[in-house]
Amino acid sequence: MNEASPYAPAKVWKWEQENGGEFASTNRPIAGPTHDKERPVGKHPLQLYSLATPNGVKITIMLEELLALGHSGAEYDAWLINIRNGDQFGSGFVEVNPNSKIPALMDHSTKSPTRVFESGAILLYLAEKFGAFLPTEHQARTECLSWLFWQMGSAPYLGGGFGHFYVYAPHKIEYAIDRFTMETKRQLDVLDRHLADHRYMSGDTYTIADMAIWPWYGNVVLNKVYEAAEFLQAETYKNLSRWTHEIAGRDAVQRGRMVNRISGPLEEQLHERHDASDFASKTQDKRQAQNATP
Ligand SMILES: N[C@@H](CCC(=O)N[C@@H](CS)C(=O)NCC(=O)O)C(=O)O
Repeated sequence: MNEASPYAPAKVWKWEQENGGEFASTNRPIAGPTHDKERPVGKHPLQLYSLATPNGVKITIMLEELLALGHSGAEYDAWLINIRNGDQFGSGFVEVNPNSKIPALMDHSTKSPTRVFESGAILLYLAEKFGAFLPTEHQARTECLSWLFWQMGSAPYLGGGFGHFYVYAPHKIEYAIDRFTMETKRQLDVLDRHLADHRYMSGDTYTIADMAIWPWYGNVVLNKVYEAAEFLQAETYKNLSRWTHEIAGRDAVQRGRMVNRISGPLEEQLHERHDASDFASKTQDKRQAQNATP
């Protein structure tokens, strides 16, 4: 213990439920379900249980891209899992993801339904299932997978590290913010240098590596995660910015980021998606207008 740090860890850590941080009511040091809740199943082969966080959006972008390419087998129902309400701890959800985190996917087109959890694993599963957005040539495929796994290993420093301490922690801790800002800026520079001479993450073609990285790092540039673009001087990463805007302009990306979204402009929120026509008729602005009509 010293003056700068009055806290000294106890011999044995105890769970204080009221630690004041955001998500304190749902965070737990134990796994497993907290309540019984059946998982809904719709009419399509693929059943997605998710929320439009960056990890969730990776998958809805992939599914919309597959559909745009003409893969009708990628039709899906997207069910809302509100992690602030603890839906990730319902028994039906935990059967699909024992780790209680969105996104989670059930594929009902296989002999017996196949569960897939972890967004990187889901992207790879879908890419292999449909033979799309994953290069087949050995070196290009290896490069794509390297960036996919880079994202899975790196984003927790951006989200769980930087985002947590910059936005969610109950008080601002300079040491923690400095540490994770440093790492986040280093990661932005990794991407910026790579994109200086590559159009997409694994070369000339758009792949699951771009779909994994864009929802996190592209959204930092667009100031849509943590509202930290200015703090991180995101506009100075010119190549990352060029790539971000190119991907943001894709129709499938614009649709994908609306699915299971429960915050932001009402016209961008499609709480659940069960049909392609839902984008035109079931966004929250339309739903509220329908409810308001006498
Ligand atoms: N490595 C996982 C991370 C998933 C994840 O952290 N999901 C968050 C939302 S972005 C979540 O469900 N959090 C709920 C909780 O921690 O209780 C993946 O990429 O799928």
